[in-house]
Amino acid sequence: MTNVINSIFFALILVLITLPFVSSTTISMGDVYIEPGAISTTPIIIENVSHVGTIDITLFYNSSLVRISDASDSEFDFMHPVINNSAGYTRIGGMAYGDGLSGNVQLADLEFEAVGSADVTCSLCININEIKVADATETTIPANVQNSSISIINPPQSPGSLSSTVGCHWINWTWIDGNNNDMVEVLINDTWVMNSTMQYYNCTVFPHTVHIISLRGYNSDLGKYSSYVNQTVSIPNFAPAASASSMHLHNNIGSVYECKTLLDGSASSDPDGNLTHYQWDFGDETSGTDEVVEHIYTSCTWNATFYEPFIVNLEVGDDLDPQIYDGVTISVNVYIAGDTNADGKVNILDATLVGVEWGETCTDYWAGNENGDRADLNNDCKVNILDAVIIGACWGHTA
Ligand SMILES: [Ca+2]
Ligand SMILES: [Ca+2]
Ligand SMILES: [Ca+2]
Ligand SMILES: [Ca+2]
Repeated sequence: MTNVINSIFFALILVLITLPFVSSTTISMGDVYIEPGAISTTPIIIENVSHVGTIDITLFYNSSLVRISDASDSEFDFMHPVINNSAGYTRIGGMAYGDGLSGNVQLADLEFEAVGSADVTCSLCININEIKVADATETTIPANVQNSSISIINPPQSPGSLSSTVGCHWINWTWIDGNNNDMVEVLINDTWVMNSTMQYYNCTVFPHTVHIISLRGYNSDLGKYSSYVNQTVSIPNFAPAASASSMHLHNNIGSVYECKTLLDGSASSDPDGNLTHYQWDFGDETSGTDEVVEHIYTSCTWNATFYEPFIVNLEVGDDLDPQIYDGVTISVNVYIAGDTNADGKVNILDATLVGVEWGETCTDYWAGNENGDRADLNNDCKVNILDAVIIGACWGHTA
């Protein structure tokens, strides 16, 4: 006997497992979002219904916040709304002929009007008065309701406090989100670049170009954008930087025994272009115009104690109109011909220094060998007989 009961029990379980799952019928509306004073339409649906012939429901709401202005677009053959906004409800009846309606059936599109102010939410409560199948039995269909709500919210505001900082090759924009923004849409030069929840946008740009950013806020509940705010940014011409050096630390007058003073402006630069202007003032009322110049000094200044260096100025200019200039000043040491140790006299001390450095040659203009530079009186990068000859020829000269 026990075995028979067990068999029946398991057979029942098997039947229940193999029966297709049947969803219950539900009457529902989606949540509604609406601006103050605006009108929004949302459907009321009977989900998973079979052969419905008659429906009668009442929708309750707070009519000081929202009102229903219309109900239309029913799938039923006959639909009639009784709108009672003063009492805060709308009753809707529907009839379908023949076999009735099955599946997800739209009872009506309800047109809501927001009459309350923003930032309030109103419950939408459905009460089923009657739902019956479309046959002579008029059997009641078991059904649930899924209540929803209607929220009154202000439209998204445009972003504010839009500002920018720029470099030669970049722009950083920042802003503050307006109210009721889920995100901000970013356009650069009328081309969409991103939807952002951050309050900045950085981009790289070519120098001297002009760019327009356009921003508008978006509210996904309302499916609505704010108006645009725009800002135009012109990348300015950035200033060059002048840099100058004397290749030799120790130069001599070169008018009789040739000594070229080499002046180098090649470390000058422009961050966003090229340099097209080099103007040298050698400090002796002469000038030059190349990136790297050779100059022969014909005089020097001895103040009874030491040589006063020439004050050399280099001005560089970039390649835009209007040009931007930058200048730098350096000191250049120049001594009389034959004076290696800069003591204002040509004598045995100078000959000795040439002797000590005899045969030396230079790399990088005597960098790291300052005495070699002193002994190289003609700046030809060698300490040899030509330097010794200058001392001999100038022996006894004073500055
Ligand atoms: Ca420039
Ligand atoms: Ca000397
Ligand atoms: Ca030298
Ligand atoms: Ca030499």
